[in-house]
Amino acid sequence: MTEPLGLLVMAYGTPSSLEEVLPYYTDIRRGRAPSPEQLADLTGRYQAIGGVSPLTEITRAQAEGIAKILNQDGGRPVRLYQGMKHTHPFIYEAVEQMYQDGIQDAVAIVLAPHFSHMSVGGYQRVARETAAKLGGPNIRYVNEWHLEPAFLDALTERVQAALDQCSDPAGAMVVFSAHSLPERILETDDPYVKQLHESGEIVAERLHLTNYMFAWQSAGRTGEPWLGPDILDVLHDLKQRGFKEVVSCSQGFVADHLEVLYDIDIEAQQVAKTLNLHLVRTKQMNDDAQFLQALANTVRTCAQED
Ligand code: FEC
Repeated sequence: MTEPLGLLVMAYGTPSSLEEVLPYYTDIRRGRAPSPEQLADLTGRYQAIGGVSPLTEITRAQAEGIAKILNQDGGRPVRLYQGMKHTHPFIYEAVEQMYQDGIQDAVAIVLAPHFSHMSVGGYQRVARETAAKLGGPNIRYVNEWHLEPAFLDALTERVQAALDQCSDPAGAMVVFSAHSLPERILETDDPYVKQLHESGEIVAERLHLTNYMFAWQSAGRTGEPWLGPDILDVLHDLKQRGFKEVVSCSQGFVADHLEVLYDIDIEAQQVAKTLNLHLVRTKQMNDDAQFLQALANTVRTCAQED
């Protein structure tokens, strides 16, 4: 019987209750506990979206969906492992489990389309270091998948669907956004900004958009400068330029979670309302079949590379 290929699906992770927000936030801050004010602020954002984020269920559905496609495509069967950046099961725990299960070869994919050494690279470093320490498994990494054709198809459909909700689609501004990162990534050859532009440009070209732009969202609450413009500032600017309708496409995220449900659906919508702007958000990928097929394709390709 063919030995299964390990499939390591990595994602951000979210606290499963409000009590878990403190250890989660501390982990995000690399072991430094947040101040009481910072903790209260984050807890308040989770409360505003209903207490917990749906990210865990969505990640599970995405991971199981990819594994199901791969186990039905006639190729080498896969055994699924999920590894989270900031919650259990952590990435190192997933790699340890693969090792204990005797998995020899694996492919790892992060549920984020664009590569930054600070984001996707961080997930990979943990997996790589754990496997090196244990002496296995041999893991191949999908680095980025923002140009995967079926992903771009799904993204294009979503932008079109959001434009269809505008009273004057041709006059609306489409804002492509991703999670901001500290500006210091610009001092290295980090591909993050370039990749965000690449996927957005393709969608814009396919839809013959004349009004589109790039922005950043969800910047961290730290002292250093983060990539801008921030989407909230962009809304003010668009209002001043005479725009009445805006489509927000958070193309750097693939699930309904805090950064979308709070940062766009609550915070950005409040700003838009004050400015009397009609703001429509594109639907997230979640467990969309076409999207999961795109990810399964990248995993198969990666597994077959020399
Ligand atoms: O629904 C949820 O509960 C989790 C939503 C969530 C996702 C996510 C994705 C990304 N992040 C990225 C970078 C950073 C950097 C910092 C940072 C901080 C936070 C905090 C929360 C949070 N992130 Fe996140 N991120 C999510 C949630 N993120 C909560 C802490 C409070 C706050 O700042 O709002 C700053 C760390 C520091 O303080 O040093 C940097 C990037 C992504 C997209 C790629 C990926 O999914 O990995 C990049 C989902």
